Amino acid sequence: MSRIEQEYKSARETYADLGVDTDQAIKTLSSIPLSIHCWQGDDVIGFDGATSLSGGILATGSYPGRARNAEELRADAAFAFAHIPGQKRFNLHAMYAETGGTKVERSALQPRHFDAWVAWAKEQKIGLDFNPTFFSHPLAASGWTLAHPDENIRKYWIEHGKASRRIAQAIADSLKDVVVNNLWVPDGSKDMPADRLGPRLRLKESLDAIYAEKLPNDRVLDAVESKLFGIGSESYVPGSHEFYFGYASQKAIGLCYDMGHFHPNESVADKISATLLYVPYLIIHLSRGLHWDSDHIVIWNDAITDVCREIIRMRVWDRIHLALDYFDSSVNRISAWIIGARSAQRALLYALLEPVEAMRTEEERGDFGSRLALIEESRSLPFAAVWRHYCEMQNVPAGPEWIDNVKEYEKKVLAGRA
Ligand code: RNT
Ligand code: ZN
Repeated sequence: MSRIEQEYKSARETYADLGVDTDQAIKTLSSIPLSIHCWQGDDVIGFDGATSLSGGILATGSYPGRARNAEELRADAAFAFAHIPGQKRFNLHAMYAETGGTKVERSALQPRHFDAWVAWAKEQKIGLDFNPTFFSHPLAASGWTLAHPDENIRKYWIEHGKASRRIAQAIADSLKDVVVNNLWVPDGSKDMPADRLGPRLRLKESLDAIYAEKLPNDRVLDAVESKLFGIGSESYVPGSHEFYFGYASQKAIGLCYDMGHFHPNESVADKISATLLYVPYLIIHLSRGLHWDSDHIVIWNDAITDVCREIIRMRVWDRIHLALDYFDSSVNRISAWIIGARSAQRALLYALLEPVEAMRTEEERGDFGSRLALIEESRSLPFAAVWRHYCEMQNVPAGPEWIDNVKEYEKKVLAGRA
């Protein structure tokens, strides 16, 4: 028996003493997909001619080796996948369309512009998710899109929103799978607006126009993402949490919680059980804001653990779509993907291994000291043994050895990119 197997066997017994079935935990974990964001691979630049990012979001750093085209992005992502356990999906943005060198307006994008992505997804045996792109574009330069005061500009973006739903539908039908189609707009104002209602009315009207078309089946999972503020929209964002929570519950579509889009001390984890009473499903953008919505690489911190705890304790993983959302240009981008994805998986596994039944029993008894003791004692259970066994089962490196593989790839492949 290998050391990993030996250690797993003993860990399994330790957990069993507390009523936790590690085999079952692993089985559940391998059934929960994680959507990996394409945009970490190229600093959120995309393929439609942008040279920098707009919309109040920012990828900082100048580490060499970013993917410059679709082939490089796909190769890098596939390399990263080989180091990430669990079920993977790939999250695309409309600006990653492949138009064969011709300029295609975002309002005129077609499913065929994503054919190569679909073919690749089939080859990789992964699902895809989608996002319309309302930033890094001349018609978004003012910082306003769907809530823009100019009707023609709104119309352009409404057409983009509709085109994106059709693309998501085509991808879903081709893959015979669901596709999350998540909408976020950067709209907002730097300074205090005189009118807070007008932009919200316009945004609502634009969304109504986008979602008016009835799609042929339930494969497209529409969702809307709120935000507290952005760079250049510090004073007001029409698409606030209340705005989209109301909208999503009224329309029975999904709500997307980005962990960087709330006040720093606000707990996204606590919101899950409340909103799931009113919306059919949630998207969670796993991210890490430092002082602001800085989109740092996901690490296994308390905020992520708490979100995973809620999903696992309520057993609602079928109604939650987990997606990474961060962008760091100051490190090897493949490392960025692998670190965030492995950490998200660790947090899920940790949540699955907590002796929740025992905690609940203490809670029902009113013995909150014992409940807290169980939470704290759980931290030093042999988690790592289960994690390594899981990685081995999934044919990915069990520990930090993957770092050397990335270094190798950097030398062989990334270093050649000017
Ligand atoms: C921006 C939102 C949004 C983007 C991606 C690129 O603040 O978080 O989800 O990060 O669409
Ligand atoms: Zn997000």
